[in-house]
Amino acid sequence: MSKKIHKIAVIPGDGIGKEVMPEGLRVLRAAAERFGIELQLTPIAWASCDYYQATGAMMPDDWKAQLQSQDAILFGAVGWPATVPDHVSLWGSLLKFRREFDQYINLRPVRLFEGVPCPLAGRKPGEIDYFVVRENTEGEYTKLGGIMYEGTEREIVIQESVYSRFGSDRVLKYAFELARSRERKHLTVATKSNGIAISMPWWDGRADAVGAAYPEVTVDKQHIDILSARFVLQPQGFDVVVASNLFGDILSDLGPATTGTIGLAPSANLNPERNFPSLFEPVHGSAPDIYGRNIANPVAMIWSAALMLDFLGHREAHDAIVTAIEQVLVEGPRTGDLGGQASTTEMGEAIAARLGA
Ligand code: GGG
Repeated sequence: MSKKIHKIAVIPGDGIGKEVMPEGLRVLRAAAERFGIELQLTPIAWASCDYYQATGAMMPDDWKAQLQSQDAILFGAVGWPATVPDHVSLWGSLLKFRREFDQYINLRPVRLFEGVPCPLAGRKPGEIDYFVVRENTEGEYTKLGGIMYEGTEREIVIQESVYSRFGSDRVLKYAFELARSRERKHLTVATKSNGIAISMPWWDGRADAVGAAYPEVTVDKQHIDILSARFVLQPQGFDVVVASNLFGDILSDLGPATTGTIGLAPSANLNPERNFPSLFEPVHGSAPDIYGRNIANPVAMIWSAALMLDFLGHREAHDAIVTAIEQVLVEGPRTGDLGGQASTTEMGEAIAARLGA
């Protein structure tokens, strides 16, 4: 029987996305070679602010047709505010992918690794090890609203948030399933039902309704403010955290920051039904402040590539990449955010070498 060839669209995007992507590909190719995985990589230069500057749009009109036939998308970062406003670049690329390809789960692992100095005093690997499950297609991320009396003293701006039963139930169900599959079987529901008095009590109620089918999962609901404090003060209390789009975005930067650096944090934008390609990207953005120096940490990109292989059915290859990352974080070389002096390329090469490249 012939082997499946996985078709992967490769979109570096902007800023350090262009520097970490080659390292993601280096390690991906090494893992593919070692485990006999066939990949067809298609490099794509659009979904970037360079493309916007050249054409006036972030993507070509037929972007969906071009990507629809792919098995997955590996994405670097988007945003170059010096030339394109951030809301234009984000809505013109990444948010289109998430919505049009119904990638309604944004799965973001948070883990403290051996060898990485933890900014939280006394924390050891194993004490920070949880997932943030972020709702990825609705919530606070909308363009619903408008401005009245613009430019006058009476200026009014309204921006709506949207929470559908369909959209909330499916992300809650995914989070309960994930929690049930883990040893601790604990789910934290991020909420703010004292202050946001309509949608958040409703979200809590949906968690109760969906959770009725998961009696083995323990649940606690925490207001986002105290939950954020506990990410810092008691991170060992978390196992799976489910949150709305904005809350999940904030938590999944805060969580990795408590593990030493956001440069380690990967993410998977999943369409679990596989009707559309899923997208894998580092949590970090394009980091214009460090772009061009080859000093960005490539681990988030490399770990994202590993999550992609796992989603495509190659758990062994995923595990081998994570093991290689673990080894390099202990033994070096390390980039500056980890206290070392290595370049992006050196760290990528070291991880690939442990896979036999
Ligand atoms: N690689 C992630 C990236 O480029 N992020 C840019 C960003 O601002 N993302 C916002 C979001 O994930 O909602």
